Amino acid sequence: MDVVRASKRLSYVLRHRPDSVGLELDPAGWADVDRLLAALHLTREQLERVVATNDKRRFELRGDRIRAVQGHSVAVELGYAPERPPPVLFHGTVERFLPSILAEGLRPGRRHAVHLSPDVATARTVGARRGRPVVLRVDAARLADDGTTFSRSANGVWLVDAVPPSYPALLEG
Ligand code: HQG
Repeated sequence: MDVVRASKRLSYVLRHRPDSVGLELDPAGWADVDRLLAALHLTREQLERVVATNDKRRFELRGDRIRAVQGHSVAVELGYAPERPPPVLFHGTVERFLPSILAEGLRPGRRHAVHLSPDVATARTVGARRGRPVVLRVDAARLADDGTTFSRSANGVWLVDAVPPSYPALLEG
């Protein structure tokens, strides 16, 4: 089994298209493990290997249920408690999105939330998925003080509904 391929397939099914293999997610994003194994032609041992070796700990496997910890485009209520963020968070993107981001702020696009990274290196990796990465620094303390609710996924990604245009600032260097 190719674990990276299996992980990508799992992400696709558990975040975006459970219906593509006849699965249903409960309101918190959980799928039935036995049905998932049958649908993806995996054994429990293989699934456990994919979950355990995943570089970004993208999945939560609890007994007979599994879910993606973030990144959904289907409607889910993940249930992470609101949490005070660190003073500064980062967002990795690419240059071509900057004019729009600086004009309208960070928007979740087709996902549920805007994703913010706890450090520059992680943000750079996120941006690099699309080209030469550009990193924005977000004044998370001010954003929280101004009323935005932050939560943190099980794998350490900070989630907010949106970031208004006055908060992201281009990180120089
Ligand atoms: C950009 C991966 C124009 C935003 C990563 C990003 C992450 C705007 C893209 C996770 C905009 C959305 C999420 C605006 C935001 N105008 N562009 N107003 N606001 N954008 O993939 O943060 O490997 O939905 O900068 O590691 O790139 O899948 O979000 O470029 O943690 O687990 O619109 O996905 O994790 O793209 O990545 P995405 P993201 P996984």
